Amino acid sequence: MPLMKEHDEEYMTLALELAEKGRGMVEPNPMVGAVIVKNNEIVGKGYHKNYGGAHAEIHAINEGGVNCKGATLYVTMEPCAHYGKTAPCAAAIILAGIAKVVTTCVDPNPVTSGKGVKQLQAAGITVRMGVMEDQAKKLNAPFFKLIQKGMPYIIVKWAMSIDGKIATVTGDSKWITSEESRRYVHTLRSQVDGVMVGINTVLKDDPLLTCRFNGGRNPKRIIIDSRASLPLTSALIRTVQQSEIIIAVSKNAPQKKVEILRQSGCRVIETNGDYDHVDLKELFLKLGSMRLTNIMVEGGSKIITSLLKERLADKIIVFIAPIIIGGCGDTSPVLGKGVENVCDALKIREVRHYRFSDDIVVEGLLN
Ligand code: AOF
Ligand code: ZN
Repeated sequence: MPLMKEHDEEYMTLALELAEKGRGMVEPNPMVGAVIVKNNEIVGKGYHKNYGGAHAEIHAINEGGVNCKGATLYVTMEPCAHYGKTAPCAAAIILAGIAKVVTTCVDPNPVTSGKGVKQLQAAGITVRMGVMEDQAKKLNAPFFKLIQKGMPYIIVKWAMSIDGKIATVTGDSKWITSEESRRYVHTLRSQVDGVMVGINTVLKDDPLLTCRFNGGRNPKRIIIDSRASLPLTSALIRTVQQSEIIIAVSKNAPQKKVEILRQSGCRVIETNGDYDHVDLKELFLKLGSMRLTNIMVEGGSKIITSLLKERLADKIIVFIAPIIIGGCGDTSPVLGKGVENVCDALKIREVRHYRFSDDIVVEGLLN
């Protein structure tokens, strides 16, 4: 019995759920999931588990074995046709005797883009494209951005009181949100390639910026420090062996300090900003060429404000705790002049909210 089109969405949904399991492990590769179906029964499943490891289709084909003959493969991105860290999936699909491939969109990676579909069709395999394309592109938005714009996907995160403060007037911020919220932040850290903060936050909080709750992967730690003034006694420098520290400085930063930071084991990236300024766009292009797929920016307000103003942020995650801090000082997450009319405010798209304990999280897309 031929498979009906609504089943295509059902199996693709499952393939997308499988793909999601690779989050935080596969980058800078995309998250990809695959399901093989024969006579309306799933005979194989797989997902890309870790960078450099087998692709989703190969896991599914191995599970499907001889049942792959004449079956339909659902895969969340065009199967690859190139020799990279692994052999091409399109060839393995042809060899396994798959009769039909249902997928979402072509792989944007120029080394293989469009070639997988062509090879499958040339081998007589029926290919259906465009199934749940939007969902697939959203899932891998950071991968698409890195390939198409050469820059990592930027997530801005802050935690504030219900009256919109990220600290008290004395600078204290430990802790505004609940333990459950903070645990989730560590989960997020384990899923991104880099965590970024400004030097003022480092001087104030002396953070580690590692992932501590869930035994997850440590992100690279990126510090915006135009004058190369990160203290050698900071918790960051003391833990330089735990995960790479990248310091972004202005080209006018004192060379002696830059050299000392390099000798301490940090990677220093110089940008063309003046003495007090790091050129964030240039920095992101450089981080993109180092294949960082996504970066979570955790403050403070100076860097958050620049990112929003320069339209460099892609996603925002805001934790709102039911406490009132009060006072007036530079304790808001976003500073600057602000807009004059509400109708000119920056608008967040595709808003979602959820809770941790009594905190509410609001997240959405910016660009
Ligand atoms: C697929 N299935 O599960 C994934 C694909 O270095 P490699 O061999 O791992 O190739 C990485 C590229 O392959 C990656 O940039 C993307 O274009 C594609 N990813 N393709 O058929 C998969 N993860
Ligand atoms: Zn592949």
